[in-house]
Amino acid sequence: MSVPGTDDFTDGEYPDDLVTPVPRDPGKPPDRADPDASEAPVVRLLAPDGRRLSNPTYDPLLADLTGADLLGLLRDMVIARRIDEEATALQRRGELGLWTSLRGQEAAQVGSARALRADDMVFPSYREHGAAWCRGVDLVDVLGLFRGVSHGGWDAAEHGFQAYALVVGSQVLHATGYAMGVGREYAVRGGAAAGGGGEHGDPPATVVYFGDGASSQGDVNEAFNWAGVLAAPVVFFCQNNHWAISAPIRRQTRVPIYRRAHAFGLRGVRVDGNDVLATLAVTRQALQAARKGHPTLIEAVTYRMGAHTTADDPSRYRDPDEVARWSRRDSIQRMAAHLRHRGLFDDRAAADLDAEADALAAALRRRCLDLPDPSPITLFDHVYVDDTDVLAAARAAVADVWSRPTAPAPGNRPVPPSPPEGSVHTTTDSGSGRTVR
Ligand SMILES: Cc1ncc(C[n+]2csc(CCOP(=O)(O)OP(=O)(O)O)c2C)c(N)n1
Ligand SMILES: [Mg+2]
Repeated sequence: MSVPGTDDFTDGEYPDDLVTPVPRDPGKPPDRADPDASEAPVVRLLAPDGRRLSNPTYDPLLADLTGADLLGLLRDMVIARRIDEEATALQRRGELGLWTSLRGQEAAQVGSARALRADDMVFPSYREHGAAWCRGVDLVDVLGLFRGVSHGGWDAAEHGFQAYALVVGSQVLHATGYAMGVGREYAVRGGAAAGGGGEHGDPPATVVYFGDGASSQGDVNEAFNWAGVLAAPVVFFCQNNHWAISAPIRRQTRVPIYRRAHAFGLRGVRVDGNDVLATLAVTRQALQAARKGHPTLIEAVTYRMGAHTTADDPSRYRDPDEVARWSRRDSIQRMAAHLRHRGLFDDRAAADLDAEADALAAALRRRCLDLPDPSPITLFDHVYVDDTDVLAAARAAVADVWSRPTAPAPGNRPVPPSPPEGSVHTTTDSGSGRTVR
């Protein structure tokens, strides 16, 4: 279906040589809503062929990085991708109920997550496996969620990494509320007294990940406003991967997402999300600003190379040429090429890294298959800090069913109690929806 007046809108893609504002593509008609939309500068420090592009604003933010640090960024991305492939394969074999692939978004996640301090807090969406890896979350716990054997999975406080959020955009409000609390604590008790890190006892920052589709949610825009008005120490990290399931970015917004920041009094930055150095530098700067009470909206321009989830078939709605174009901007090849230019990486190191990632994936697969099915009674754990009467009654009812000799093995559906003898059994006809006897 065509939406009148939006078909000529620039879709937020960037040309390959973009470091400074570029002229509008003369082949495209002007965008009526926003004449500058196609001229938005994108922060980029690595060209797609791996050349380092200098940038006086952002270069100083990376001055401390050693060769080992740079190799570490590549390692994180390679491992994130390999684990993602393994999880996709596990889903195809029926071992996971679903998988949300991060393929294409490794640089956005690794660069931003590696900018964080240990005491910072992350609120992820459902695709942030690379960020989870960087925060030290055991990825078998992530697989457990998608296998349906766990509702949570990890200790959010230990890793500074909250539970995955499936309700699109909900985590952006949660993160902002959390950051408001942290900010207030520091205002009331003062930096070091409140346990702040860094030289000046700066507050921990909160980073929240969300997508281009989520940016249309009311919750997200309310969160922007709260953060702006209350100067919350938060960084909004939007991975604009160009698609919200089958809805393209041009159906989501008439202006580049980062520009919305200005309406809420936030800083707004657009970064090449397939450039791990740029996402690291931009996030480091945004974290510094957040700790001083200046929240930032970062739009990381990237691309979802795979399906939305394993339940999706993108060939039904997306042009294969677009996917091919984005594969030429691959973040891992780009960083590997950069490190080769600098003599920090070669074929042998590449083979070793692949072998390490394969071994990690194999261990993860074994551990995933060994995950025990939980007792159904654990469904009632951690609902509230203290039990309620209703919860206790529900737990007792389920415990009763499962304690019967005919109870199925854990993991199978409970058998409903049989109706009393002689009663009329009613059921619903699945075809007509009518009640039948
Ligand atoms: C409140 C809400 N509405 C709708 C959905 C269904 N849904 C799941 S993912 C998704 C698309 C989200 O796209 P985006 O925010 O761009 O994130 P991406 O999946 O691209 O990472 C939608 C509409 C949902 N989970 N929650
Ligand atoms: Mg998206």
